[in-house]
Amino acid sequence: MQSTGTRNPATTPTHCPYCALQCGMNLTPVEGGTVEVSERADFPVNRGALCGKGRTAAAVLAPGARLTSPLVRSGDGALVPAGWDEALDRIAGNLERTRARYGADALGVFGGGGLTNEKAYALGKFARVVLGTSQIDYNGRFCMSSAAAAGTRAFGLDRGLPFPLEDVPRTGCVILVGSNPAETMPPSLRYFTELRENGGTLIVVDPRRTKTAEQADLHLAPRPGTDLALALGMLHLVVAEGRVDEPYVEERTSGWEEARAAAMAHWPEHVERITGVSVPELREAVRLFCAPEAAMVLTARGPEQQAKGTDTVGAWINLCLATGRAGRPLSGYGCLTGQGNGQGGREHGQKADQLPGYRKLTDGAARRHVAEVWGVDPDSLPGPGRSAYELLDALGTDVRSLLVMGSNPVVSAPRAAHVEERLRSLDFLAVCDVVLSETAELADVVLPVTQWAEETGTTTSLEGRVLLRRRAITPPDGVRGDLEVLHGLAGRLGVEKGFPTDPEEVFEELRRASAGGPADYSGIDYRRLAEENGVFWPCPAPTGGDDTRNPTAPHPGTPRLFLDRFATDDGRARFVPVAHRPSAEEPDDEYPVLLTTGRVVAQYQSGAQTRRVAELNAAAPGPFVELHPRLAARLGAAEGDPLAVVSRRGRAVAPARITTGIRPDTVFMPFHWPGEGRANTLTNPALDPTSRMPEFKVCAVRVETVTS
Ligand SMILES: Nc1nc2c(c(=O)[nH]1)N[C@H]1C(S)=C(S)[C@@H](COP(=O)(O)OP(=O)(O)OC[C@H]3O[C@@H](n4cnc5c(=O)[nH]c(N)nc54)[C@H](O)[C@@H]3O)O[C@H]1N2
Ligand SMILES: Nc1nc2c(c(=O)[nH]1)N[C@H]1C(S)=C(S)[C@@H](COP(=O)(O)OP(=O)(O)OC[C@H]3O[C@@H](n4cnc5c(=O)[nH]c(N)nc54)[C@H](O)[C@@H]3O)O[C@H]1N2
Ligand code: SF4
Ligand SMILES: [Mo]
Repeated sequence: MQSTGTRNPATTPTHCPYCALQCGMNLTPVEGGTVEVSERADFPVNRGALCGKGRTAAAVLAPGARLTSPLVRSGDGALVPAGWDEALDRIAGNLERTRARYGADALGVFGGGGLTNEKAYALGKFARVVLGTSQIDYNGRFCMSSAAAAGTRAFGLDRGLPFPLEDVPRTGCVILVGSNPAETMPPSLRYFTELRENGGTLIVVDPRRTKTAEQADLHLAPRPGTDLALALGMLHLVVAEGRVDEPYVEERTSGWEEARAAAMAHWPEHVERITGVSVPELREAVRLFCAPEAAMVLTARGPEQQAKGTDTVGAWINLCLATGRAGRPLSGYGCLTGQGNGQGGREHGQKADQLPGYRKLTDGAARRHVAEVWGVDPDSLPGPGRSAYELLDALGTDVRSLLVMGSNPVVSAPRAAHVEERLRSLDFLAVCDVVLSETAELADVVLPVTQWAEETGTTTSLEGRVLLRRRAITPPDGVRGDLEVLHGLAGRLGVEKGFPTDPEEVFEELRRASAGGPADYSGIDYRRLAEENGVFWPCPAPTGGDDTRNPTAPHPGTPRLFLDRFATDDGRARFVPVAHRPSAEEPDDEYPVLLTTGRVVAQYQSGAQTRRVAELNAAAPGPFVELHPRLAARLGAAEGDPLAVVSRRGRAVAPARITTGIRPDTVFMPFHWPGEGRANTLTNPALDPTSRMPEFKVCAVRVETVTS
């Protein structure tokens, strides 16, 4: 129960609008229509701590920072203010025309993992029921789709973390693979600090010596794109050193022989040549990981955003399974999801192949269940559509009109110059956003929507914890919620019912749609979320519950998964045999350096929101190219010199930031900025064959000094 004892009655407890940690915060209304953000100590995950982004989130509520009127493209090409009716009529009219001319699949929808569960659910339903299109996907595809695919393959179910963060300090060893929580989830760092204070060890795998790596007992710095070989090399040593947990493998897994054979082909010396991580370092990592009773592997975007991300995560899962470190107390594999609702956003139907409750669009029973909740014929539901990059690549050809809600692909999509050109070639583009993002700037109609402090809704954090965000203030005149947008468009397109604007009503429908699915929310409601500090899914409704003695007792939720059995048909986790393969683009004479990309603490994603906050801009004013002094010397570049980074996709220019904390064969660029320093001008859209994740973390480039 949350304590309300000392709370200012005007203060509303809620959660941060940004990342998947979903830190608790209190909001108190202040002059000018915004709020003051203050510490909320009763939420256990962050215990009051906030990073700079969360602390300053209210700045984006100010009228000067955001959109407060719909905008429509006028005859002379400028975006001009318009009324809501005119804007919605224009969108509905254009979607209708495109559909009449080219068919429903010429309509595209691009969603976001920042949208609440209610919005994500309504958007998926809108695409399939109102537009009748299969062409919907979202930015979460760029985020944790490889981990999701690998988790489903091995465990039969994917939930970011299968245990709460509070388990981290109590395990014996954590390997963080391509994850930099010191910058990407600062309040979570204390879990890793406490782990070490308790005598546990932390291993960080990152080509850069990040602030997180500085905290580690062991830092392995592989060449970008070689984590798959690294994990296989460790598994090889586990076998060679007799560290396999045979009884566990026998009892709880299947497929070990094939996975073992695949790992045995990866000799440590061979792995050293591929990764640049020495055999003694590999042995030390195996020793630290295997010594304690319990251990965890946590991955984030480093190993996942690769064209072999699914197999790479699979290799780390195999390591956990061979050593008996999954589905046991304080042990397991987890993925640190990214966006505020990165987890829930992928469970309720905005992914090209999914229906609410994490059901598959190709599963007949799932289609029937959801179609019944929606009151439509199951045969009317379209099949799976294109993945995010494939959808963006098809704009202007197969897909002629697009609705974007909650993403800024001009900055964040791979091969961004091409994506930008595709967006420009559309017959019609509508964007719903809180600010005039770089993508909104290209739109024919822009709809200004309400923000986190102005609306109620639920999100699902990286722990699989469903949380209630509460409305703390009234939105300014001129803006409307995303649910109102979908309601307004549905009505204009002839669907009067089924798109309520009250989030609780949407959640009630989502409960029914998810009932019986892998991500079952049917036992969760707003009242419960208001009283408890979140509820972990699966949480079935009492009648379908586990407790046969008391069938009406509410299900407690499931903080820890897989302790008794995995979610596969036979209850066993599946080893998947995987082998290392090169990145889609390896360095050559023309492009001799590897580029990897990622984040800095003070900017969020495409920067659409955080670049509008003065304090954050002062801390992180622009892009840079991080490089090793040896590479800098070879180029004759000094700190701050403009460098051109050139790939087969294009050229970006940003100042040099020289540090010994990066491999000499690799440069790093953050991706938060548009324009000349846009990292995604360079990135490779090569896709993972299973997850359809682009290779954001590895491409070949050449680096040059810029003579002006
Ligand atoms: N400040 C801030 N915080 C954020 C976000 C943000 O934009 N800004 N975004 C949120 C979201 S949506 C996400 S997904 C998370 C992402 O959180 P993280 O995954 O922690 O962030 P990244 O910086 O993308 O990547 C992590 C690390 O991977 C390393 N890396 C690069 N290539 C490789 C490789 O080939 N192998 C390995 N092992 N490591 C590699 C990079 O050097 C980097 O330090 O952060 C969330 N939090
Ligand atoms: N090179 C490189 N590129 C990457 C990555 C990388 O590591 N390297 N990481 C990838 C990852 S993990 C991610 S998650 C993506 C993220 O990339 P984007 O999808 O571009 O993420 P955001 O910048 O968060 O975009 C969200 C947009 O929606 C708006 N918005 C926020 N809340 C709402 C809302 O409630 N409703 C509506 N309608 N709009 C809202 C914001 O103002 C913003 O314009 O980037 C990917 N791109
Ligand atoms: S760590 Fe994430 S959720 Fe917490 S305050 Fe920062 S951005 Fe918000
Ligand atoms: Mo992400």
